[in-house]
Amino acid sequence: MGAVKFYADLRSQPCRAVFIFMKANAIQFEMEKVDLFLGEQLQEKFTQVHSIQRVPVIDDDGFVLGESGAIFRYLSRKFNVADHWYPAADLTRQARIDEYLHWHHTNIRVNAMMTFRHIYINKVRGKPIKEDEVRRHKSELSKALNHIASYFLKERRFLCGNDISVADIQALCELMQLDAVREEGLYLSNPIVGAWIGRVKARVQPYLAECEAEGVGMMKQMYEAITSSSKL
Ligand SMILES: N[C@@H](CCC(=O)N[C@@H](CS)C(=O)NCC(=O)O)C(=O)O
Repeated sequence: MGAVKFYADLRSQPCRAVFIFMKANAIQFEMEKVDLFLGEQLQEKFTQVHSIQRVPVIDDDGFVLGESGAIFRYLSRKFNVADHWYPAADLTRQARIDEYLHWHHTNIRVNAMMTFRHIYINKVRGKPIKEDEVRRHKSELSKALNHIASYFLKERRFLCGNDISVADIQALCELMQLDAVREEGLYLSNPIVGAWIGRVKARVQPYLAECEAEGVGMMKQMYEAITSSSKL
């Protein structure tokens, strides 16, 4: 059995989540970079792999799969990872993780991603930031974070139980994209969320640090270079 082919760009939040998951579970993979800044996801070479034209995508011995949530579930079963990541036998805990993975897209992802995009892309392109849109997404994100605190976390240590699961990595990577535009206060200012983020980060080291240079770290540097040069 060969290594899993991993089509990704570590500047992408779900790509980092899958990267950390595979590293944490010693799943052998070969990364094929699909450079989003060069638009490689839309080019023929990658479209032939998967018509989804988005990353992450994996190819496991000819079985090609997109969507990070589906990838987590597939890899958990295929490589028989420790049960806390995505329990095979505990139906209710598995269902709670699925609940988070579905809810994530229209609540945490859309609002964190759009806040990031409005600020980052416009700064990079030298265009005015649509402040009303940023405000709207920040406000929706704050509601979603309150839901995380009151519903998913309650008195638990992690989103779906007392040990880490794929849901925590998915959420962490999406929220940390905000660090690149110095908006980490949006989630760290919620004390319950802030404490949980600290626990998740500690649990996924050193893999989180391994994707820093090509991920959030690189975007942060670019953003800081642009914002400091525009102040001159
Ligand atoms: N729901 C998908 C989202 C995938 C996605 O939107 N990926 C972005 C990068 S974060 C992408 O490839 N965008 C390319 C494009 O929009 O052209 C997942 O969780 O895997």
